[in-house]
Amino acid sequence: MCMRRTFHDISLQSKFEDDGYVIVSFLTSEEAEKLSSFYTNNTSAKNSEGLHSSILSDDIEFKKQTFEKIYSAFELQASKYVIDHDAVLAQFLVKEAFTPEKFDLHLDPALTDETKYAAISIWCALDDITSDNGAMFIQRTGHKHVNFVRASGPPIYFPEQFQGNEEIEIIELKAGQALIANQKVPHGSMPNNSNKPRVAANLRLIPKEADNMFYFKEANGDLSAYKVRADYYKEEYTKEPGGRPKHESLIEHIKRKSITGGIKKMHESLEKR
Ligand SMILES: O=C(O)CCC(=O)C(=O)O
Ligand SMILES: [Fe+2]
Repeated sequence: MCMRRTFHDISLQSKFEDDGYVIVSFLTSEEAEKLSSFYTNNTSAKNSEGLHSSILSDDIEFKKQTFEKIYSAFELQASKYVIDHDAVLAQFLVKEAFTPEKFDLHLDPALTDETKYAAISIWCALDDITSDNGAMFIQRTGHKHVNFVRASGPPIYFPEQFQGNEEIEIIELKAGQALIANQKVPHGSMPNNSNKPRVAANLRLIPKEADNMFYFKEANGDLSAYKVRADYYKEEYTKEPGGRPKHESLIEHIKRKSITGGIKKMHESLEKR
């Protein structure tokens, strides 16, 4: 099936389809510095450990401001690269100084109906990010084997969705450069061996005409698919991350079996390569 196009530029589009991601110049160093200072000056965002997301901070006001700051910093550049997308979720992703753990290869939650649309993540370095201070890594082309729905977190991911760390590429970025990745691409991040927190600004987007979806994981592993409002993550999710959506329309039940079947197929087709 022919998927709805993501990028204006034809060579970015074809690289995105083949590899699952592209790397682009995104923010100026001043813009990156401004976002970084906003994060650093917000005292309530401190005192966390390891890898953490601002969306799980307990300061609701800070989280809402984070959406506004990242939306406005990214808006113009995002629209230069991608065709008619809406931002649904914004966060700072921080790996604190001296974090020796990798963040293992995993898949992120689905944000829309991926049989019709590609959702994307723009992950922008606010400082130079290398393999030694928390660079992302990616399993290039891995998105082609992912044909199942992933539950919305937290947790950030569900460990059964991916194992192994084979054939990864480390994505080093200069301050202001961004990785734009298909939400289906397997990825993780390197340890931060430096003495400074590694701060990235992240925005998730879906095509304008696509539904904003939230996949709530039931106790038995089935998913309840809710069509949620455009500001769902900024408003409801921010107040109660991962809670069952209260005022949204439930449109589908997805059986656990169909998801575990999809995960099994993914592992089989990766082995056959
Ligand atoms: O920021 C990181 O270290 C991990 C990021 C990640 O997994 C994501 O952006 O989905
Ligand atoms: Fe992730």
